Amino acid sequence: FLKASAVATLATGVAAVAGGAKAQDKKFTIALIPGLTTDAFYITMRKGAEAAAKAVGATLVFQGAPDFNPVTQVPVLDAIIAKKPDAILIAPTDKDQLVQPLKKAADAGIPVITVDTFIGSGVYQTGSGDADFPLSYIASDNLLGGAIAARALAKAVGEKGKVYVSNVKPGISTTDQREQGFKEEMKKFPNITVLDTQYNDDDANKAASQLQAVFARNSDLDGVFGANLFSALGAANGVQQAGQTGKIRVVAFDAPTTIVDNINSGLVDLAIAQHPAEIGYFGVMAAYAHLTGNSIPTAIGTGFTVIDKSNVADKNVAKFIYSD
Ligand code: T6T
Repeated sequence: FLKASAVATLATGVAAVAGGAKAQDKKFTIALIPGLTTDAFYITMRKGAEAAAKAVGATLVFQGAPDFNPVTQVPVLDAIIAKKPDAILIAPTDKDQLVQPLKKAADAGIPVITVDTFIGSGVYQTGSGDADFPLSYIASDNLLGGAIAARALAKAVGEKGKVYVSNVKPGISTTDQREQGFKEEMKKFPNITVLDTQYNDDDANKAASQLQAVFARNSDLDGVFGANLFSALGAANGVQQAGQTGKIRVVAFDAPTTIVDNINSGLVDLAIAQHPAEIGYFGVMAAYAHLTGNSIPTAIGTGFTVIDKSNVADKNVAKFIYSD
């Protein structure tokens, strides 16, 4: 008799939980549109997003273009909007050019959250301007990242000499801010001249030839800051091809697997690893929170891990190397 009543109580409890869960457990589809698909940074972001989607029982759709370009990203966005996902997470490839295309998503009632990069000023939900409609911006502090790079490069070159920034192209919030933060911080080092920025269009080969061209014009070049993965990789290759390893110092933004060898060989002094998996994870969590009726912060900042020869072998540091 006792046993039977215990089972009955348990059964009622299970029914109550199941009933409660049914009411709010819609299976959400969340789309993640990266800056480009073939980039270890976004591949790592996807992993974090997948982990969060699994935790909340949502479906993650990862779809992007093969290059970092609004011309190829906008058609992907349009295709995603047509599928009517419950939310869109996107790394907009241009601050201005993605405003109107994303407005279409918001007008269709699809919540938009930007990850890594932003549109407009990146300050959202202010009730002013035409680009404040995304709900949240989840990213690294790129101004700070640029300042960290400047301090590191200044130290590497002995606080004097000539350096330049290898960058992607103007209009990208992240890399613009890194360059801005770098140049602001470099003002503290009056004996360092910052030469003209070289724009490589996210092409590592171009960044490598540019390094050699800058060196050909400036035989006293001391250092370069590669403002993203392909800029840094290319600039480092250029230094190596010019036979200047250890002489032209390299500070890299981003941490693909090749960075380990480059740090160990002395080609790269230091890499500033972002935490893309966190960006993806919190992106999905923020979308899920919003979709289930919770308020979310308009900005979430993720951190950096600075990797150099002294800590590259430490597993607590190495875990921030990006996935291929
Ligand atoms: O540096 C990242 C990302 O933060 C930036 O917006 C674009 O370039 C990367 O994806 C690295 O290639």
